[in-house]
Parts: sequence; C-alpha cells; structure tokens
Amino acid sequence: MANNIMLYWGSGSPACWRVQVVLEEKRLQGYQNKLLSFDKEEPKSPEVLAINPRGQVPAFKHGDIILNESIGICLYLEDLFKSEGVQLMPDDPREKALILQRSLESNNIFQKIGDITCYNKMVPENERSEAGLQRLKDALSLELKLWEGYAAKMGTESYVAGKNFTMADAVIFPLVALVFRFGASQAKYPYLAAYYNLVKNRPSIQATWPPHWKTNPNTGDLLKNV
Ligand SMILES: N[C@@H](CCC(=O)N[C@@H](CS)C(=O)NCC(=O)O)C(=O)O
Repeated sequence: MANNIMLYWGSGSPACWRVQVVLEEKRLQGYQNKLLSFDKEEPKSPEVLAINPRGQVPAFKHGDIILNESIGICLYLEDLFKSEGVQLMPDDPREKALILQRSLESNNIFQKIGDITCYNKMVPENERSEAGLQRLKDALSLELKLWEGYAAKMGTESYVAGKNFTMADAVIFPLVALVFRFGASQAKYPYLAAYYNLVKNRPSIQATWPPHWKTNPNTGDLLKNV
C-alpha cells in the first residue's frame, strides 16, 4: 500500500514534517523516502525539479499522482486512506470547518518565520538593519499572540480543534515546535507551550522528530525576543 509512495524531504522542514506525521498516523510506514540536504541545495536537483518545479520539499509522488504542497499532500492521504489508522478529518463538514480554518491559516506563521530565517538571503546587505529585522519579529509576535489566544480559548489538555488529534495538529505542531526550538519563550506563550508539551510525545511526532534536532538539541536564540 505504502510502497508506491515516494517522499522527498528535508530535516527540520515543518512542511515535510506535517506530511510525515500524517503518514505515521495513517500507518503508512514503509513508504519510500529520500532525505535531502538544504545545505547542499539538493531540493534544486533535477530529480526533485521533475516533481516540483519550485525545487522545494515536500515533493511527493504516489503512482502517477504528483503533489508538492504539504497541506494538499496531507488532505490527499487522509482522503485516500480514510479508514487506515487515525481518522484526521471528521465526516461532518461543520466539524471540519475549524480544522480547515486552523490548518490553512497556519501558513501565516510559516510565512512570518520564513521572513525572519531568510532575512539575510532575501534582503540585500545594504538594506538590512536591526530595526528591519525587529519589525519582522514583531509581526511574528502578533501572529503568535493570536494563536496563544486560540489555545487559551480551547483550554489546556486540548488539541488545536478540540479533544481529538486531527489534521490541524499534524499541520500546526511542527510550526509550534520550530518556534520554541528557535528560542521563543514558553513563559510568554503558556497555552501554546502547554499544547507543545501535550503533543510532543505522541508516537507519530516522536517517530518523525527531525533527525538533526535529535543530534543537535541546541535550540538557538533567533526568536528569543519574539
Ligand atoms: N508551500 C509549500 C512550502 C514548501 C517549502 O517552503 N519548502 C522549504 C522547506 S520548509 C524548501 O524546500 N526550501 C528549500 C528551497 O526553497 O530551496 C508547502 O507547504 O509544501
């Protein structure tokens, strides 16, 4: 079942990690995969470009189906393997609504983290400034406050969309983990931190924990004052 799935991925990429979590939750272990190096720019190799013209991961193939948007891959897997493993999307469209809303709006966090981590790559040297970088951090901070509010409203011991682990958690947890790894304060975002600590030991999360995070638990401080 899983052996005609191929996933190209990179360690620490939240977009890849969410797909890996869904594959675990759907009990599709045994899929083919290739870990690529961002440092060596392997996502720009012809092998990946043939699947994803942007040269990014995740790049995913299942038989002759090609997908290279992480949330699209996650939804495809859930649809196709609905009765396998954990059901990540309820049948009722009204219950699905919040899961879809949170999953898709998580791209705002993703974008704002990228604005900061790619600052030196994206902004010419003579236009860079501490104040410019701080403005991007302030924008991420505002976004995280919004998510802290969502988490507070759900209460501790809750997943993103309620009492069950759903697609929204597979999609969002990797971003929350990234924010804390990069030094955001758990004390400043206590409900998000409680969520992080609730989900981090889930078997699908542990099984897919980014390999270089295991060998280098050093968290860094890029987002320390976010
Ligand atoms: N919208 C895409 C984003 C994919 C993406 O940004 N991938 C990053 C890793 S998280 C990547 O491949 N970066 C390497 C590059 O752009 O060269 C998705 O959600 O799948």
